[in-house]
Amino acid sequence: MKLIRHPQNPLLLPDPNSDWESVNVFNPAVIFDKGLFHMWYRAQGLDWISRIGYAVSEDGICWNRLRKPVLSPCDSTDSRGLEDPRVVKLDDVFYMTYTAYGRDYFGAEPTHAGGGILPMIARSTNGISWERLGPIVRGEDNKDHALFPQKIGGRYAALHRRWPTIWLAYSDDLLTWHEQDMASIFGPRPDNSWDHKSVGGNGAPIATDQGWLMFYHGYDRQHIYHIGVALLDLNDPTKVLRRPKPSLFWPEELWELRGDVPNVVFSCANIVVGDTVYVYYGGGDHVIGLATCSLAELVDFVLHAD
Ligand code: BMA
Repeated sequence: MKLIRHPQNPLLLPDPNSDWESVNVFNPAVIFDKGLFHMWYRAQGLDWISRIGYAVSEDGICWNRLRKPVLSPCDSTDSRGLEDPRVVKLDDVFYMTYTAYGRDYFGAEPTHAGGGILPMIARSTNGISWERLGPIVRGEDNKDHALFPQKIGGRYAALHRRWPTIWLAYSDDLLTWHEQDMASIFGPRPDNSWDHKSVGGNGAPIATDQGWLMFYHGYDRQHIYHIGVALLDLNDPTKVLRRPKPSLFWPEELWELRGDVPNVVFSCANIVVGDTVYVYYGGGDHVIGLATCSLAELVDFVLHAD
């Protein structure tokens, strides 16, 4: 099974007339709410700093963009930018997880992999004005955090990535995340497969009768990004029920093989609308594409593929 690219891809391109989104637009969060698709995307302009832009669409294909970013750096913890948003709606409030990249988080230029990175949460009631709540963890290389779209056992739950492994964390209030409430889910595969070097979660997991469908990304020694899927237990998502060996998607188009970073298809959004799963992704860290599949086929694949 494979995700199918939309024929109008890429759907969103950098805007040469903008100062803040003229270079790259990529890795968007998308949700479908009250009949509209809402997108929050990472954008880079003349200063190469990532900001979060917003766009809205009736069909998920043609997008109207807001002319100004909705989130921009505000202090030294995110002075290098805000990256890779993922959004869920919980109790009528939008929650965004994103990576804040700061210049002097450790008091100086970052000197190692974890330097300057903060996995942040923000909330908004209208999708435009955002209030920063704080980080899930501090002082480590931690990205790819995504909230689950509903509470599990009465608690908020989030995926996060302690390189090169995917972790789960629980919180009572989204503000405090204790180490004793975190556990690893799965890491890279020990063979020579597409997810051999590192893995990380994509968009918010999808609840099904069979378990949580969790899209994730991985790369191999050649640093080629693929998208795959796993099935996690509904009540205890640290239990991996299924993890098919084949991936679902990988770079093939020129704008995925080339770009600002080559060989990248990176997704922060996998939403279900009707019977279809919409996977939005950044191609080559440069433009935004869409690939889809049938939800029923995906469930069948995750249950029966090798
Ligand atoms: C990851 C993130 C993504 C990016 C990917 C490929 O670490 O920084 O934003 O798309 O690398 O470059």
